[in-house]
Amino acid sequence: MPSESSATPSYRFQPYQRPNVSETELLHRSEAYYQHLDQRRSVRDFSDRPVPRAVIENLLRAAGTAPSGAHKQPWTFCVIQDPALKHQIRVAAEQEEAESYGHRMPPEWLEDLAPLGTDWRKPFLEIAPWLIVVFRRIYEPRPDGSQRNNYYVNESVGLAAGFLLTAIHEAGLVALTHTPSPMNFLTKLLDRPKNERPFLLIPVGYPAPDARVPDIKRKQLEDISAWY
Ligand code: IYR
Repeated sequence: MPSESSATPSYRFQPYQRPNVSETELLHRSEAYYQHLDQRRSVRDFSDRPVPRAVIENLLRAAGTAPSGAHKQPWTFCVIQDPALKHQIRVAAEQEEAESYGHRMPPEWLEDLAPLGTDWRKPFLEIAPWLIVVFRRIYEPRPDGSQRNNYYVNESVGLAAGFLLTAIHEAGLVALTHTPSPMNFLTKLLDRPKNERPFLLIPVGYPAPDARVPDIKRKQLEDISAWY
């Protein structure tokens, strides 16, 4: 017997279908989507050209369609446009990054990064019109102050961040998955509650007219798959 009062009520279930697609069409669409996503690149050279807020709102709606553990949707997207706050974020990020590049990162890590030409300087944090800081919500606070669990938070938030990046690409904009480390300065600067932890800092905008990206190749299917 299901208990009457204590259990969370079940969702109402409803039919769900996708359009019936022929095999030919499946091949065509999957190839086209791969080709489209293969054009996505992490970009560090941003234009300061403005992007309307309504666009960012749609990108976040798209990110919020990601699957999540027990449908808890354990993410908060903090969106920064204010130049003064962007400046504070840049200063704090560069301070941490200077320490990291200076002595915190082991030689092998620096060696792996060297071909990409990254360093402690993060001008894009002020140039890009928008910064999106993705926070993971490690629990939900109840009104009485106790904590309700979220599940698979890293997986869920990683998926939402992935959806966000593909939405940004689809819209025609570029982004960088930036991970200043440690990131707790973002909790402070954005005055986030105790249940949230910064996950990724993503500048979003148009690429600079002279933007350049490294000529890197992706692994081939044979190298990223095993078939049984
Ligand atoms: N967080 C630093 C270092 C860095 C680390 C990795 I792994 C990268 O792929 C790129 C950079 C930075 O943002 O510069």
